Amino acid sequence: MTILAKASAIDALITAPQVHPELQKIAQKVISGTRLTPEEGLALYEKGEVSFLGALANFVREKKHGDKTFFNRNFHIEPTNICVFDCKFCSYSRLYKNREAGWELSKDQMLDIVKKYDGEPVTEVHIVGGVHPKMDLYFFGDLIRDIKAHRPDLHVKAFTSVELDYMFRKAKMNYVEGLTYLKEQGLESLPGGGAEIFDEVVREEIAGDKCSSDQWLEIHETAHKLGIPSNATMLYGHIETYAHRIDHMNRLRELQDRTQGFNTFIPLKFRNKENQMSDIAEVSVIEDLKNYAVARIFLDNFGHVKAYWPMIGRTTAQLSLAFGVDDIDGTIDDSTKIYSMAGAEDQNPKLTTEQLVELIRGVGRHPIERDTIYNTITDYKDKVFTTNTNGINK
Ligand code: V47
Ligand code: SF4
Repeated sequence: MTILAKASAIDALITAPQVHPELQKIAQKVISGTRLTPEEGLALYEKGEVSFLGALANFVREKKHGDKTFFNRNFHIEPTNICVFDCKFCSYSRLYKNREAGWELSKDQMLDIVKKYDGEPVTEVHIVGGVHPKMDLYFFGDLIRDIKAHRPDLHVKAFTSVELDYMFRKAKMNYVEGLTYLKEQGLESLPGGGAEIFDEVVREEIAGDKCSSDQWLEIHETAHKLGIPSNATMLYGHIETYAHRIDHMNRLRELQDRTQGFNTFIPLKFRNKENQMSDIAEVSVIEDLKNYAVARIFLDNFGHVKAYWPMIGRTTAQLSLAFGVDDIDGTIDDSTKIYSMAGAEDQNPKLTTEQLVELIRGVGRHPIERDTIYNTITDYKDKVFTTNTNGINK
């Protein structure tokens, strides 16, 4: 179907008599490519029913990418789960004073993880962990330098703003100095973690002792200006309101207008297993899909919306592809403890490339393996798999 045919099909859907007139007006703006105000974004959350939001988000998604659905081959290193902070939603960290209950990897142990992937077609290492007072800027600078020396083609995506703010302060460097130093060692992009919810009152309540929203945003803005792209996340489904989610996305949209440095937006569903917010019920799958859809519609200047499949599970990830999502990440091993410890759907998040491709094809989409900055590595539209002797799909 052409974009024009799709536009008239969606036009018919949204002008149906049961659709609220305010939403009809908003949908017309979306179809004509006009930016929504925060008030209109809020109306989508408050008045939009899931199938309406899905149709509109899918229109935006297909206008940007057609059926293309991206994934990458990456692996995670979590240097430590010992953390000086005490976020109420975190199931993973152990306070420094209880450090015998946690883990801390040496530089050589982390390099051994990298070496495990020698000869394998991974393109990215994602390094994120707790904030350990003894793992400083120079420890991580050396780690990145050694990873790049061992494997120059591996893209290093590392450290949330929370980790960066702490290590820069300890090294008495400002953000420009700290990021420049890490870039010189081989840092190539930043993951999106630590954003949580930018509203200061909610942030104080759930993550009061770590870097502020303004600091998170400033680190990403500085990184973008230094040529380091990044991702952005939003932790949703806890004590925040829809207005807080729109405020969060609006701050990201304004920053993206200034820098164009964000690659992708990743909504992260709050999971309630064994943390200080376990009394809060998790939101439903309908709420997840609505949230993906509103994000896709509202964040008009973000290229991509990613569903982190180990967190939401494989079937919801498939569903999300009809609600604005065009990327399902691509973690290929099971080292991501931050989610499994919080009660993620997938306790063994390991998919071969063939399984990821089939997951995408299974809902009629077109799988593309990408690198970190969304260059196409392999187009799997018509590709037939051959398997090598190690069982690794080429
Ligand atoms: O900032 C912690 C979240 C984030 C819980 O950039 C939780 O490609 C839900 O940001 N329930 C860190 N979420 C991980 C992260 C990430 C993940 C995947 C891809 C990328 C990327 C980034 O994990 C934290 C926090 O928001 N988190 N605990 C929990 N109980
Ligand atoms: Fe530490 Fe990150 Fe957990 Fe907060 S979310 S306690 S900063 S590991």
